[in-house]
Amino acid sequence: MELDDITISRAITESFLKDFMDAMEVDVAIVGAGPAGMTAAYYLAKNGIKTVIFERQLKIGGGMPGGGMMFNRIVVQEEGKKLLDEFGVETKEYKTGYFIADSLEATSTLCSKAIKAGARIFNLISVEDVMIREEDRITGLVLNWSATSIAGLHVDPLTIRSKIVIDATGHSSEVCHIVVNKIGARLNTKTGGIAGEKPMWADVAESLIMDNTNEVYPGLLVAGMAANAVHGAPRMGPIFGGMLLSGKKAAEIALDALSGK
Ligand code: 48F
Repeated sequence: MELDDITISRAITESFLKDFMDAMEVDVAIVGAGPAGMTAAYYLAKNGIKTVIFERQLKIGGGMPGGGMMFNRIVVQEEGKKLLDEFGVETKEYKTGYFIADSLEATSTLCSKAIKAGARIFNLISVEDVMIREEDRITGLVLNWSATSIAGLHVDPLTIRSKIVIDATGHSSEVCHIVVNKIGARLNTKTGGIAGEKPMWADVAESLIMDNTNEVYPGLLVAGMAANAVHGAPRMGPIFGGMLLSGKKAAEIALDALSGK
C-alpha cells in the first residue's frame, strides 16, 4: 500500500478535533495529569462519568516520573500500595510498611488505566481561567495552547463547560489561585484563602491530605498536592500514596455530587 501523507494528516486532525469537540461539555474536568488527576480520572471514567484532563506539559505524570531527585522510584505506604496493586503496578517492600515502585511504570500505567476507562487526556493545553455562572458556581474552564504563553503570543482562548472541576495542579494550585485572585472568592479553607504549603513533613502531610481533599468552592474540588497547598499542610516529597488516595477521594466526592447525594 502506498502511504498518502495527506491522509495521515487528515486522520490526525479529524480524530483530534472530534474528541476535542466532545470534550467541550463534560461532567468532570480535571486540571493536571499528575498522579492525583489521573487517579481521579480513572475512578470517574470507570463509573461512567464523562471525564477530561487538561495537562500543560508535553508529558503526563507531573512530579511522578521524576521520582525523588531524579531517582526514578517512588515510595508508597500500605494504603497506597493497595491502589498500585489494583492498577497492576509492581511494588517491592523495602522495609515494613514502605513499598517501592518504578515511577515510570506507575505513571504510564495510571495514564493507560485512565484512558482505557474512558477518560480523555489533552496534553499541551493550559487552563488559564475559569468560567463562573449563576450562584457563583464554577461551570467550566478557559483553555489555551501551552505554546502560546511559552512563545508570548497574544491569542484568545477557548472554553469548555463542566459540571465539576478538579484542581489537581500540584504545588501551584493554579485554579484556586485564579478563583481567589480574580473574584476575591472565599474558599472552604480555615482562612477562606489559600494558606500555602508548609515545609516537608511526609508523615503529617500524608495524614492530612485526605481531609484536605474537598470542595473548596461551589463546583471546584482540590486533589493531590494542591489540596495540601490550599489548606496550609506540609509537602510530602516522593511518597505518593497520598496523591493516589486523594485522587480517589476527589472522584468519590464528584460521584456523590453528580448523583445528587
Ligand atoms: O505536580 P503534580 O504531579 O501534582 P499531584 O498529582 O502530585 C504531586 C506530586 O507529583 C509531588 C508531591 C507528592 O508526592 O509533592 O509533587 O498533586 O501534577 C500537576 C500537573 O498539573 C499540571 C502540571 O503540568 C503537572 O503535570 N498543571 C499545572 N497547572 C496547570 C496544569 C494548568 N494551569 N493547566 C494545565 N495543567
